[in-house]
Amino acid sequence: MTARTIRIGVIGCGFYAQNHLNAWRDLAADGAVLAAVCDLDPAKARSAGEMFGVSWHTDVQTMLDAGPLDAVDIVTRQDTHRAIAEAAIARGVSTIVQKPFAPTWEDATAIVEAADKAGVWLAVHENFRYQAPLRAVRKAIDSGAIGEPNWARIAFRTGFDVYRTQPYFYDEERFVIADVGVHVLDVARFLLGDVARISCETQRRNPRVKGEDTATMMLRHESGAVSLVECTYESRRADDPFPETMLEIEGGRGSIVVSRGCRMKLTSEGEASETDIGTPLLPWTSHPWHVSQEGALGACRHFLDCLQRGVPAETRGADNLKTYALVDAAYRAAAEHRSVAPESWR
Ligand code: 89Y
Repeated sequence: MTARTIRIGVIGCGFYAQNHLNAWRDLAADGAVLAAVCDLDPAKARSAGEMFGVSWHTDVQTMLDAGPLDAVDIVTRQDTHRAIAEAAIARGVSTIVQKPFAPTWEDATAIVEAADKAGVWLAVHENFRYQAPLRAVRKAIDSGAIGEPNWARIAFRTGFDVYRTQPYFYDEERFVIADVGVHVLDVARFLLGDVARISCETQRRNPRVKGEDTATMMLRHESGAVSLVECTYESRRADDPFPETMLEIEGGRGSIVVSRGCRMKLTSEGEASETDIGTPLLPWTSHPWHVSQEGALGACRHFLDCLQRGVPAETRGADNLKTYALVDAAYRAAAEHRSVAPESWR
């Protein structure tokens, strides 16, 4: 049986949106139809429209009017997410929102409530957990090879010049936790389950940025497992792993260690094996971004499959609120020098 066709409009044609556009095009054989693009900047909208051979718009309502669209994929800055998502939801169009979901908890919950009320499918493009290496780690845990995970260290440490392509980072009041910590915290939930409490120390090691550029967090998971979750843009090392996530996970029967270059060392009952859990370059991906780009494709593939089957996504709005609450709790924990149960302080 041929899979149902899903017509998608991508809103936002900036730096990272290029990965979404390429991903949807790659998924054409699976039923994705990139139908339209939109950006406030006519040059960006036009360039994406021409490159992908679809109609382009500079206004969201005009794009929605032109329809018909089954889904929109919102890849704009987070302060615009709520208005755009609400416009799509009001028309019954399935909605994907790039991370961070929204600037505030109120905005994020308002989007989830609007979708619930309207019965509209909603997902957050929280893509790290869809990266091939992290799926391979999940699979290894599910195989039972290490037993129940009870300790982990999950680290995103880099000195890569992220400011060149994302210059707005200099002015973010809530910086590294909101930008990339959100991914690593979501990976902690993905691999070890939901979190009972979190503590956090932040640092501003680069005087040119406004917000924190380093966070060291400690999580107690509901399962009893403990994890250290780290993120920084100030790690100066040869062999910088950007944008890979380094991992160590221990369980009763063994351990998993993921090191630079997508190498996974699995120890089970004293026997060790090493595997390459990376994927080959695609025509539109390049190093060092490949792992992240391939993760965006993995996310879009999952969303397409869920839309076709009419089932919620793993990173559906309501689920992503738990990751969002963890980010808020980390900031709260750092400010108050104590551990915080996500959402308990609201
Ligand atoms: O903004 C960040 C993200 O979400 O993934 C990588 C990134 O672009 C820079 O660290």
